[in-house]
Amino acid sequence: MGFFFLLALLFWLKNIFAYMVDFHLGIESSIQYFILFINPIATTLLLLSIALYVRRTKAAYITMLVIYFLMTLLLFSNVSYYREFTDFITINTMLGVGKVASGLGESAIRLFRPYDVLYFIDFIVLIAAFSMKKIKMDTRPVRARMAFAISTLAVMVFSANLFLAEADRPELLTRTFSRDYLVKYLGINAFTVYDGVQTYQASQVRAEASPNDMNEVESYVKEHYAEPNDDLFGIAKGKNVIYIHLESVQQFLIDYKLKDEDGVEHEVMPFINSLYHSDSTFSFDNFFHQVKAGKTSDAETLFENSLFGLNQGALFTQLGGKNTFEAAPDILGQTQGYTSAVFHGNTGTFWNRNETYKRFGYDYFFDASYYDVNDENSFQYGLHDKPFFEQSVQYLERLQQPFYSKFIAVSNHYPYSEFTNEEGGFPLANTSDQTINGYFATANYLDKAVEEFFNYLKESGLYENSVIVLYGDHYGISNSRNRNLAELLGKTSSTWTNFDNASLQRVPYMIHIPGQSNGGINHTYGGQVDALPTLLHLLGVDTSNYIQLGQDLFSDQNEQLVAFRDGDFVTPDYTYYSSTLYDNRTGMPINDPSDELQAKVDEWKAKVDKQLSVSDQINNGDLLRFYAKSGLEEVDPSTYNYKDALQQMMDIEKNLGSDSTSAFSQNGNQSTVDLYQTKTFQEYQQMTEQDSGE
Ligand code: GP9
Ligand code: MN
Repeated sequence: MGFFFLLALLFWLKNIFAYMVDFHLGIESSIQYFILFINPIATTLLLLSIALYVRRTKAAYITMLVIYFLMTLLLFSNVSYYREFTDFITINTMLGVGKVASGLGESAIRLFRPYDVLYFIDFIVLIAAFSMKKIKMDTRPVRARMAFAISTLAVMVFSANLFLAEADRPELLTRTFSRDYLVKYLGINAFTVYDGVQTYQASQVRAEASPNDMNEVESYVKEHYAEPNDDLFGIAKGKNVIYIHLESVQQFLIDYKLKDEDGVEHEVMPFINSLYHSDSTFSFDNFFHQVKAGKTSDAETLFENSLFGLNQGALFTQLGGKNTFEAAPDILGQTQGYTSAVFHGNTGTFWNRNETYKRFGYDYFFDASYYDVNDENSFQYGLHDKPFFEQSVQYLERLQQPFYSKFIAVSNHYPYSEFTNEEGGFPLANTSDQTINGYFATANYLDKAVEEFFNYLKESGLYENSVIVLYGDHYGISNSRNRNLAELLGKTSSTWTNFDNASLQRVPYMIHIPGQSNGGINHTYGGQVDALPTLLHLLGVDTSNYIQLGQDLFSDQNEQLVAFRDGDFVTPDYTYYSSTLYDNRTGMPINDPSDELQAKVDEWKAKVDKQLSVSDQINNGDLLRFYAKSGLEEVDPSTYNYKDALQQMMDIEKNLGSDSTSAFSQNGNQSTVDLYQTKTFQEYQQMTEQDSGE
């Protein structure tokens, strides 16, 4: 029993340590502190007490240690996950983790802190103590009555805990406000069990969904639909679409200049800034990402389906290989004769893309296997951006036009390791956070890569005939790091608030249409879910029969209510973030809103919850399998083959003969690959130095 209580005490200490140091649970009162301090007790006693029922001495000790180890592992995994995602690990995340594990190793190591030893040092001490006989096994068996008494005590403590929690936060379990709440009130173990039960129930949801469920969805979509803007509808009809995914780029990088140690300013993304300010670009400066744990893949879900990702885990990994979609490549393929392709220099299984893209209707997926990737030109998430774009054009030039294509850049990805080769040289920021310091240099590299790609598009003639859409997928600097970023943004870390965190969720969204001159910076508030109807209307596609949850950003009917995936939201005047309402003009919290304002807020909140729940209904119930009114034929994934794409494209070229519209064919059956120019950072540096010397 002594050993039992020792382990219980140690685990309680670790848990409290994690609460104080790593998690930010927003404790607001002394009662909440009290609940926080007691919430590990019940489950720790209960789980460890299992070992007390084991009769044989050695087996009992081992069982207890194993349980103790597993609890520590769960706690520690949550600690490191939280550092990146500011969230806790769900069962779905655990189940999906195999799919994303390849390449996560180095990131995980970057997430370690020296004090993490504290979570594991006791194992070394305990094992040493046992082997040096400092702790001896007590061979007297624990009486069954005693074991039962402990388990019962645990259940009673849990009831008391739950009672206090419900008193402080009514409906905690029925409404599950957020995972933070569950951990704050009930602890990690209880949260994990609760989540497991919910996950199981979710799998039942799909099985039980019926065509009738579609009616409610349909009426919401009809009501929420925003009509296209007449002046812009169809201005890009028939053009190629080239999406450029700007990994982890936040809006604050636009026009940002980083000061080096001599006070000299360095523009981080000069080329992308020039696009941002171009008359041919429809740019947005109040456009927000809406992703959650599925990050890049959630952004892809939003942009291509006008549906949200899931509230837990990633839609791509959980449902991407199962559900029916009405995604952009499919719509454009079936209704406008587009060919579609994704380009990405990472392994195709990451985020389960290889399966999901088929269900999105993508004709081709050029993953890492299509590129020359080696240790020098890549990192854990795949091929670096300059060789990525350069090597992509040998495939791009073979696509029949019009095409819908997506280029997923990746170098500007956490951990933003600075380049140590000829790409190195852009100044690092000088904060105490390594991750922030490298962010500007990798963003600058991305900018150059995009510029080189644009140059090629112009040289090859593809440019004139294309709409080029650039977007940031999600934050690059997580909320837990933002205080360290404050100074670089002209703010102070001590006065940093959740309003500032919310504001930083803006990401770039630019639609560049060569030949147009009525672009400009549009201040409409919108989110990634709005992108698909916006784009389709520019391409002259009627979206009124599709199940899309966003609203065209150019429409007069656009509501400018932007939902975050966790139910928070932003409007042009107010921000609701982490249960607090802020005035956008002052950035200050509004603690006593007028009745009128409160009524507005309640209405917005209800609309946001509705939009999110309709999205979840569609996804979890796989409801699009019941929807025929779009007129689209259901995608059959088995007809897609992502191998030997070059051969497939060449066969098509051959069959079409003089009707082939690929850039290769239009160039007189000559490759355009030689038109691609790429240089390293150092080579560019030398060029500018020579210029200024002359
Ligand atoms: C990996 C890349 C990164 O292929 O898209 O995804 P993220 O970690 O940003 O979700
Ligand atoms: Mn990403």
